[in-house]
Amino acid sequence: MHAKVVIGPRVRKSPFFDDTIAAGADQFTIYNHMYMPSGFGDPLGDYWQLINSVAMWDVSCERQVQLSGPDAGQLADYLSTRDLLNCEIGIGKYAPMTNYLGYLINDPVAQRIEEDVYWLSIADNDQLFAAQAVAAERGLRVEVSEPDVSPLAIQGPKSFDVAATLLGDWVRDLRYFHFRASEIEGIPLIVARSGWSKQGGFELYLRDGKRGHDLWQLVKEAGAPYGIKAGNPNAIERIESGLVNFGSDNDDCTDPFEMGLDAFIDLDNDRDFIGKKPLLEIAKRGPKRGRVGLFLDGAPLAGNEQKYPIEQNGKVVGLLNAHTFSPRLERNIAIALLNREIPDDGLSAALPDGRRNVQVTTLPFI
Ligand code: THG
Repeated sequence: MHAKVVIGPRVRKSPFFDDTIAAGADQFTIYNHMYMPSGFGDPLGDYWQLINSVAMWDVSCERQVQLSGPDAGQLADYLSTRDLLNCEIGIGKYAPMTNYLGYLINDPVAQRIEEDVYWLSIADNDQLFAAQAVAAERGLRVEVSEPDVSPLAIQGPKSFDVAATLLGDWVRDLRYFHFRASEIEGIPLIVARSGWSKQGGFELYLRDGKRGHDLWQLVKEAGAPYGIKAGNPNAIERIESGLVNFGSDNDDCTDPFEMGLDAFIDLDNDRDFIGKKPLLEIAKRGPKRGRVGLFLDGAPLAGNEQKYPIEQNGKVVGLLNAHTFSPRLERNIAIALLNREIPDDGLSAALPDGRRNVQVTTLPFI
């Protein structure tokens, strides 16, 4: 094929875009209509950097859907499988969203920023117009917008030292998923103890895109003594840690029970939300598939997040959604959606490097 992909005007650059290029980004993906760096030339080096040290990631593409007004909480709650009515200011919540069929359509982090302001930090699926339509159709007093907010993640064991240098020692005591408004040299931020890795870290939600370069440089300088490097959300670590990658771990008709998100589905009260009816049915009959881990036989695989059918006796019984060689486990691992109640016997998947036998395990791997 000799065709080129031409990027049009609707793909947006992050406020850190030029800095990521300067730092050596050589690969981008498109997420929420935005460029996101997805490689800096050394995938394995980036992995060990995250495990042993600290990395800074441009995750501006985690866009905020802002709900603002007296009914903001009511709208947030109606959009989510999770009870968001009693959301405390300062404590984020992982808050999956389903459509009217009960299928997962997003898995944002919800944060109540002020009394009447909620942010949904969304994964790659348009949510803004849906939320606007739902708000209008229900006559809710809420304005739905995408604010000028761009998260920068600092992840890895040394992220605590870097964040303390930037913000003060109070950040060391910030609890998991808690957040606080703050600033660094007049740059307005929300600082959250969160991020898409299990190595510990923070997300600095930049609240003024014009200060992107300034923030990037300050984090880089504060991180220099700790060996900070620019990187990006890491596919290997997230598979080991079993973090959900929306759009990878699911297909178009995956319910949140299949995804193992039961803890974030509140069905036992009178609150209503989009998808509640089908989810009540599914809760009764049980999900058809389950999100599981797999071990794959054989030599180290070059991983990817494409989908491959899992077969048993010539029948398709599941979908292998993401696989990688795990450097810490020293074996091939994968995340899959597998039909319930099939014996873990004679399962295999045809991957680009050849067919591999697979054994089922639970998530996370580490
Ligand atoms: N941070 C922010 N926005 C985001 C993401 C993020 N938007 C897109 C995407 N990631 C949303 N999806 C997730 C998926 C998993 C988690 C966060 C966002 C996550 N899960 C933990 C886990 O599964 O162990 C914790 C869940 C919990 O116990 O509450 O962190 O990363 N800003």
